[in-house]
Amino acid sequence: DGTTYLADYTPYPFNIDKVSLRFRLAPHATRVQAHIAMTPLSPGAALRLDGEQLRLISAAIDGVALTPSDYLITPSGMTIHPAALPEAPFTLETEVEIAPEGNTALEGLYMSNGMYCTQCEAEGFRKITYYPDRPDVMAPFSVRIEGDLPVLLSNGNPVASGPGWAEWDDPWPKPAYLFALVAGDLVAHSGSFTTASGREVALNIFVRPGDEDRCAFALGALQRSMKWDEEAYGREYDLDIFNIVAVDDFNMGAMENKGLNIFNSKLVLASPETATDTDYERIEAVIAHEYFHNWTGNRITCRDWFQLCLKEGLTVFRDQSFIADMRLGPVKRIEDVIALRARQFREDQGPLAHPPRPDHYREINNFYTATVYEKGAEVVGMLRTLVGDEGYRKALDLYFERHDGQACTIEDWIKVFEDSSGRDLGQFKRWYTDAGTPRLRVTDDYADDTYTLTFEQHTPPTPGQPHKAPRHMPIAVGLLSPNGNEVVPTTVLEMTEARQSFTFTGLSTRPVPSILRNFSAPAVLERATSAAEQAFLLAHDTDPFNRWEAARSLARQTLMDMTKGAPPAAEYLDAIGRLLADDTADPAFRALILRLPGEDEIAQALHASGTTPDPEAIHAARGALMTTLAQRHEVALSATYESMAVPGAYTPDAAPAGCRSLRLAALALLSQIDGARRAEALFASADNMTESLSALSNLITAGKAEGALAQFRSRWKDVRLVMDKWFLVQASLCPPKTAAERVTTLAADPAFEWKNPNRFRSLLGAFSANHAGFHRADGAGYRFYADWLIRLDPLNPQTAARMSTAFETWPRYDKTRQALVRTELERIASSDGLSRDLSEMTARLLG
Ligand code: B3K
Ligand code: ZN
Repeated sequence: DGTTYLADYTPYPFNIDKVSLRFRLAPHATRVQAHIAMTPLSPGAALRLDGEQLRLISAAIDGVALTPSDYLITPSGMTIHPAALPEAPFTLETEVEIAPEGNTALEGLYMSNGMYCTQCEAEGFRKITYYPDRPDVMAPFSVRIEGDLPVLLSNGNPVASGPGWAEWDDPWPKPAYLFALVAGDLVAHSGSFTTASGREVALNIFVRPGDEDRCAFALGALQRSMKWDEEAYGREYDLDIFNIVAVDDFNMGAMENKGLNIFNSKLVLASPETATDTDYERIEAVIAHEYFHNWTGNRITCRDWFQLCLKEGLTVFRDQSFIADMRLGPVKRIEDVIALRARQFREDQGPLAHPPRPDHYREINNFYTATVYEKGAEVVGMLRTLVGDEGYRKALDLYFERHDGQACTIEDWIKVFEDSSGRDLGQFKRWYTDAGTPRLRVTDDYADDTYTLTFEQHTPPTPGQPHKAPRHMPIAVGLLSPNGNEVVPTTVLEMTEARQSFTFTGLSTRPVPSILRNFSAPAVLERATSAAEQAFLLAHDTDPFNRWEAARSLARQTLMDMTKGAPPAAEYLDAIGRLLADDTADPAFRALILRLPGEDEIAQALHASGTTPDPEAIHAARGALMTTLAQRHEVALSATYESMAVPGAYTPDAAPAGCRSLRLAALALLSQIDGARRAEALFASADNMTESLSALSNLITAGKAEGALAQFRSRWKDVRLVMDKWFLVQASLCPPKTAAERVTTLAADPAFEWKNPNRFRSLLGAFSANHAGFHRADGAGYRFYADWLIRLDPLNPQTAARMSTAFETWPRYDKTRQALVRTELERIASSDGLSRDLSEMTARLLG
């Protein structure tokens, strides 16, 4: 049925010694000539090459043309029969024709507003030429580009160029998925970097004319990343030039092609007027992420796509550590855990749950998931916790030394930790092979100056994995005395059994435990605690993560109870009052505590506790709690709002961004009770997008945004990335009852360019985040969403499939909603000509 299995891996029977490509660019008929030098490794093997949507013009071996009886062509590739192949090294030459202009899937070679650009990961190179398109086949590439455009780019170092042509040479052997080509009318924002060993590297950020004044931040982020990778990992850059190109039409965030990273323009372009603090932070993280791939991904790549988290989990872990170093570490950790729970725990809870290393797939593009990326990063973080910081550095040094230039597996990775630390990580490996979020039940006991913590772990069933063995889990714990002093500092307990107890002796009073500090393992902690104990931890814990966690669970529990008619918990309201008064705490940290859990998080928590979530009740409870907080703490909030105003010109640095974040968290609460007058004033006066967009958001929530929306639109109608925000805030924040009608109107707006993935996500993705609107009881939200997936799929299957994950939470809800979602999923599944991408997703979603 087209399923690929990990167990079926076999090495490629040829070595590719060298690849030379020549592109003659034309929108409807680009010619690609490939000259591939190869050595047979296993006599008698047929030569199987991947290739899709290619028109073969000619093929020859060692200069002799092949005849049609020498090979077989199918829609997925070309096989040259063994009889037509020499036994000694030979060269294969092919020429194909492709049509980048008609390529709406944005995979392979495609066009975006007159510019040529490529996206090859995972399996896009096969849409460019016949080739063994698999990551374990690595070769040096040289490329000649001919085309009537001023900028012609490919991987590696520039060799020579003239009007209408350019030649590039990449000396580092690479898999085809890292190939890239860009051609267009572009301008560069340039800089340089001198590596630790003195190599001078030219840096360029290529953008459309007019965008060059929004590149400075990205360039700085690149320079900071290059420096950090030298210091933290001892990794230097290895070419003379590093190019980044921004494109408007892109399926994901960015791509780490060797020496030529290609980015979604939203992750490059930034100015105070057009980008928010969150955009700036995200740009810095993604620039770092793609740069870090040069070592973790490119120099050492994956043997096959099942090993994707080998490069992605590690590289996310690296970019998270980088941002933690550049900004406030604990705040960054909290943000990462919020995102992990919102995306990965949600995935683990539903029909799409899969292990960080899956063992089968139909379409690999469907596995670029929160589990592979974010959970993959958590697993690396646990390894570091287990072997310690020095042990981690030793392991990584060994990884680079042993595997540079190779295509590796998770087994190789674990072996490096075992060999460098002397530890047995056999049980730890389950984190890679088992799906699901472990539940960790905790009980405690105190007698004779001895305190005992008992943990029980259990991982619920996930598709294809009904039973799970216990995992090796690092549980960081500290103990506080009832007067708030820490009596046992952070200690890492290693749990390996299903049920296990740990004792602490010499304690004269019963301590209060702080468990899973810094979120030392991606598990759900189940422990019966009182609101008073949470408030105590919020006030006294020395671990900033767990201080925040205490506030979060108080808020979550309060909201869950409110959906069932209870009043807000006094402990929570009081704790927020104390927090507002505590100006020793960092503003960014206080902002995180002030911001309530989102509606989806509340729904997730209700479901996990055995209650069917009611989206309207959740929406109402969250609004009611915001109003109560605002009424109760109006004076303090108002003072916070005023005192956190940042004087002077905008900078995206962590400190002013933290003040803005606290200020705007206060504004969101105050807007519930002040008739949105502060938001109105801020919208009129703001000189930066962070405040402007936040003011607009509050006006939308308050139902007073029509004038502001019109004004915003007329000011920004020509700036795509800002118009995306105009769609996004409306779709995500408009009143749920009429959200389906609102997004229907927005979809009919001439500015809704639905073929552009950013714009599509700004409307549809944002709508799916309007929890009560999307899950409206009559199914209008589901219907609207499914209509658009069906419409997008024939053009851009990858984005359509990715966005179908909005439906992954359906088993949480009541029978009526479940039936409505199933109807839509079945309608999608039975659409004519459904892509492999979306058909795999609907099959998994339906279970
Ligand atoms: N490696 C790319 C993702 C490619 C996704 C293909 N569907 C970006 C990244 O993780 O850095
Ligand atoms: Zn990546």
